[in-house]
Amino acid sequence: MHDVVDLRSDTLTVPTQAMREAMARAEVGDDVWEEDPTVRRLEEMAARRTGKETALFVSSGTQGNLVSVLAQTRPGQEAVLDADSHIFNYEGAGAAVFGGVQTLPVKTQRGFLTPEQVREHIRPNNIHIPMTGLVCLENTHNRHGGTCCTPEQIEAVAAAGHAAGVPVHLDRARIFNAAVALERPVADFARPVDSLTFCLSKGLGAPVGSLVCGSRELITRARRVRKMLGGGMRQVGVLAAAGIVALESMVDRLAEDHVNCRRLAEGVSRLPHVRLDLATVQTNIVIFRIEKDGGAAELVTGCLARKVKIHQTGPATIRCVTHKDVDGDDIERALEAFREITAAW
Ligand code: TLP
Repeated sequence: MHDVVDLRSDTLTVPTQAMREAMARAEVGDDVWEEDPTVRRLEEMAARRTGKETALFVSSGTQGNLVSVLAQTRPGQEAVLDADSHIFNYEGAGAAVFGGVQTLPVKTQRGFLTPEQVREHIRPNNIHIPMTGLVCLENTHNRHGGTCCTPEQIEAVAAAGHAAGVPVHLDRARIFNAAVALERPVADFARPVDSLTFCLSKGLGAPVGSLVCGSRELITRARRVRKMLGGGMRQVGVLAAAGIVALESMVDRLAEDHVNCRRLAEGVSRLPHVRLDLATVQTNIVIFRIEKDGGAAELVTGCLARKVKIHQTGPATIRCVTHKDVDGDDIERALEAFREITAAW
């Protein structure tokens, strides 16, 4: 039980004692010179876990996605992605600003492009039309409530891109949530794609950092782009050390977050004026609509007064995310707050 129940995001998790100790002890060097042994260890671990040749430590998921887009496209090209994707909605149009890359958003079911949609949206060779430079996927899917797609789905979509000579990037901010939920090794999801980004600073609890994984050739280009973006960090082993602890000890426990999320979602689905499709609750995110004027804002404010923090993502939508700093008692407290606030509705 915590004083404040913070369900706004798993990005709010704080580092564990073991992470803090590893950070204090970390052996470091200048990572721009590729001489930080702790960063190198983390990058090797990430490559091994994802089955890719090598990996690059970056400051955030946003930087990882941007580096991946810029390393695989040229200005004037287009990236095909889901209309609800994080890259399209929450990354400040970085691909356009820094890469001169136009995005082509496609409406999908539960956030996942199908192979047919990829084939349909890859541009024909015509001097009027932008060239397709990249296909981007996201798993688990944030705006669709943490939904997972299977390695087989990724494989089919990637094959459609590759058949047209277009590389495929996977935004795997919550890669381990999908792997734990579907009981599949992370490498199965990573194998079909050319690049992927995953985050240490969400459910895994590290304070900072993401990894871009791919072939040696791609990561060499990505390293150059990262430096250009000001992301060449120096004795950054102090941060990588927490990431190593995250990968070693925080993955299996994600299953607890999924159990808590399901409990929360089931409770929410019984509240009045709530629309929630329980089939979308597959990992640690639940998104629901309040079908009462002003109800979503009322719920947020009422919760805050009860020391429960939830996130309003639209005029009528609420998102809650479970994570290591929220336990079973906290879930009960959040549900109790929801019930009190909605009792008069
Ligand atoms: N998502 C954050 C917010 O930006 C919305 C959150 O609280 O969920 N890809 C996906 C799928 C993400 O959910 C996020 C973060 C990122 C990339 C970006 O990661 P960071 O925050 O490290 O730049």
